[in-house]
Order: sequence, then C-alpha cells, then structure tokens
Amino acid sequence: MSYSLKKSTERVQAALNEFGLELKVKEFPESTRTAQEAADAIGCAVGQIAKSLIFKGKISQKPILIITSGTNRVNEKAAKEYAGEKLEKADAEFVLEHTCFAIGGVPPVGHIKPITTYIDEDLMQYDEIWAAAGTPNAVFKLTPKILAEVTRGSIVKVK
Ligand code: 5CA
Repeated sequence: MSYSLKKSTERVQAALNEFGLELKVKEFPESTRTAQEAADAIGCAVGQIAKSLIFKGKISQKPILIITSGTNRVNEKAAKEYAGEKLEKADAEFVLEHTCFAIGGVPPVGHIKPITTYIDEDLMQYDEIWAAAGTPNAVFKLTPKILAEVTRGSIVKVK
C-alpha cells in the first residue's frame, strides 16, 4: 500500500517496525488528544507524555520538531539559541503538509520527510514515556534514550 493510503496509525507502526525495537502502537477508546487526556487514558504522569510540537523557522521557513514533556511549554527565546533562528508556532496546515499527520496525533517519527528535532531534557528522567502515534487516540511507549536514538534529536532545555 502506498504511504498516503495507509491509515495514520499503520504508517507510525511501519516506521517503528523499521527500528526493530518491538515498539507497538496502542489505541485507546478514550481521547489521547492532549497530554492530560493521554496521561489519564494510559495511567501515567503528564510529564511522561512526549508532546511532538511543530514549529516553523522564521527565516528558513523549515519545520522544526520540539518534543517536550507534557507539563512543559517551549520557551521560544531559548529555542532561538539552539535552533539558530526565531521559531514561530506552525498552523494546522503547515503541520499536515510537513508531517502528513494532523495536530493531536503528530508522532515523533514517521514523518513524510525527516525533520530537525530537539528533545526536552526533562523527558530524560523517566524510565518510560509515551508519544502520539498518528491519531488523537493512539500512542506508543518507549524510553527517552530510544526517543533520542530514533529521532536523532538533540537534547536541550526547552522551558
Ligand atoms: N496526542 C497528544 C498527546 S501524545 C498530542 O499530540 N499532544 S500534543 O501536545 O503533542 O499535540 C497537541 C499540540 O498541538 C498542542 O499542544 C498545541 O501546541 C498544538 N496545537 C493545537 N492546536 C493547534 C493549532 N490550531 N495550530 C497549531 N498548533 C496547535
């Protein structure tokens, strides 16, 4: 099946399979659209939810992925230091265009093209974390170390 015809969760599972790490998408009957809802459905702390947020480089117009702990907000001033340019929040259309996933289910991997990625250092304290898997009711569990490996993300202070 072609990339675009597969269901969003299947595209994420296919991307995860390529890492050969037994990472499995889990679908919930409840919403996992927000970090709080995801934590409630899973039964974990909000901080253990890895939020995949897409920003747009003000100069380059390139997408940048910042994966934050569920309780943190991105400090856009600090982001300029590591990203090398000012970042603006991407709109829904930009997110879809550059990831092929809709807001509320954007995963940290499996995007249509590779995206420069930064990871919140606060995620590194947990034994396990959960990330969105393509839709607003699908997630997968992994370790922060594996997140850094599979995304090739740089670990930074986001807040
Ligand atoms: N599935 C959950 C938890 S794993 C999830 O994806 N959470 S999230 O935080 O990573 O994605 C939702 C985020 O999308 C929000 O935090 C918000 O920053 C962003 N967002 C929501 N609406 C918009 C919008 N209209 N434009 C741009 N970004 C938005």
